[in-house]
Amino acid sequence: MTNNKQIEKLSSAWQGLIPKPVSLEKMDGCFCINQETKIVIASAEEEILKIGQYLANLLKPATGFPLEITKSTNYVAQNIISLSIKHDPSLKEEGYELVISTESINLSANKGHGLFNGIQTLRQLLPITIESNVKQDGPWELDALIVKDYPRFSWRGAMIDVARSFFTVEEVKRFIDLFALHKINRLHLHLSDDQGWRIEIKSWPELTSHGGKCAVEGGSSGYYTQDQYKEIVRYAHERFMLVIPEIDVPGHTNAALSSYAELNSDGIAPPYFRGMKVGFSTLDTDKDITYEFLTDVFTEIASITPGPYLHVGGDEALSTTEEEYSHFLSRLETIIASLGKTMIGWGEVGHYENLNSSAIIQLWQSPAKKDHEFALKHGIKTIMSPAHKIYVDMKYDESTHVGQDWAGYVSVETAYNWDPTSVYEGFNEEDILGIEAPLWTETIHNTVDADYMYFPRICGAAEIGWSPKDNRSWEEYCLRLARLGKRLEQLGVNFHRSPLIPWK
Ligand code: TNX
Repeated sequence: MTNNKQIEKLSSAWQGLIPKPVSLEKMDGCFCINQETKIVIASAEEEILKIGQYLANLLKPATGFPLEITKSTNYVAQNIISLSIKHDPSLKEEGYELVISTESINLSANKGHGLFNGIQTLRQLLPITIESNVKQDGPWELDALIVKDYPRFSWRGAMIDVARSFFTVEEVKRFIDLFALHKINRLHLHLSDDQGWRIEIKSWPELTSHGGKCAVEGGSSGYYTQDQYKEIVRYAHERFMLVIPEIDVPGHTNAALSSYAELNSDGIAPPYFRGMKVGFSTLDTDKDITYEFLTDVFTEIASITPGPYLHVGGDEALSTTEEEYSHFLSRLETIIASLGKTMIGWGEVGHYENLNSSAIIQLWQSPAKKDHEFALKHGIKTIMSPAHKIYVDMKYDESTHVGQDWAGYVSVETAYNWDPTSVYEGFNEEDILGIEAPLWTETIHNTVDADYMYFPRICGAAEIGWSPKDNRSWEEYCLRLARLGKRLEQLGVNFHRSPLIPWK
């Protein structure tokens, strides 16, 4: 067999799944979902019932089958999709086992999150027409097989910058669903920047009544009320995705400074900023009101954020001296700790000498900047977002119609062919929480362009975060991605048809 044929065979054995599971063993025959198939829940727990409902809702539009959900522990095991909880330490928090036989489908996991992940695998194993909103002809056949699967890293994130250009609740929900298909479990919302403030803060209403009305040139303005933000959090939570809110300080704050004159050193509110430069704005690190402001803002956000994390930005504070920056961070750290939350900051926060080791650092700059050495010195956990590998606002190549290129071009291959342990020197796997792909929106102002920049690079990021390193190969990934293209098309995703991929 030629090498190409071997790769083809390998990829089809993996059934086009992205991320690739830890193990998949094919058996003889297949199972067919029909109108009599029942979803059987072997536990009365509310969470499992909800997951059963999620599965039924997922299958209904395309199949037209209103699949019945039955609660039972000893159901006749024929023509069923069973969801059950078991105790298998090897599957950890998010893993699952999916057994498809000619008689039934049995999905089991330690936790609801594992069942949810298993459902995403099941979804990718079904014909792509399953993604249709209108009834399609079957048959809804699945090869008999056993998948045993769990993630390599616990943090598999996507970031969207809604500050430069705003995205509505409905648009964000659509991204949540598309990301969940690839087992992404963190949604980081960049909620404030020079160009706009996007979250209602009741004690500082001008932030949104004034700061929410600006955006980058050509972008959309707007903001989320606290109720809308809670709705995003709820929707994400139902899909086992944690929302991480970011308020970027002390730099990247022109929208706030423009909303409240008293936050400025000279007491004068600057005009709106619609450009693309960075590093010119800063909160006044000496003024008491700065810390009252931060306490109010983070207290309100903490009260509507059930997850344990608050992201404080901290990047590109180029108008703040080192001394001011350290003083600022020491006070901010106290505020975040008093709210019982874990602080996350971009790589630069590591430069602050006394950073608490419970903080998390999100590395983004090139290794030459040495941010990672500070992270290592603090013995701190990190999220890997190296711009030259995973910034999905970077152009694919010179022909990409939107995006930037300051970190170089990030082709589909570049975005896939790297490992979180080897971008920055000195990291062990245990020091790394996982990966996150940020979409900055200076030039990306609608979902059509956002789709184009996320997809298919976000699929590769998801695989880097989930799949065992030794299981991954670019050549074989290309073929799985080629198959996934059809599914993305069916889902209405405007993905980049990279010439590197042999699309079907
Ligand atoms: C750098 S990455 C930034 C952002 C920009 C982005 C554009 C980071 C922490 N800061 O403010 O939007 O580059 O690619």
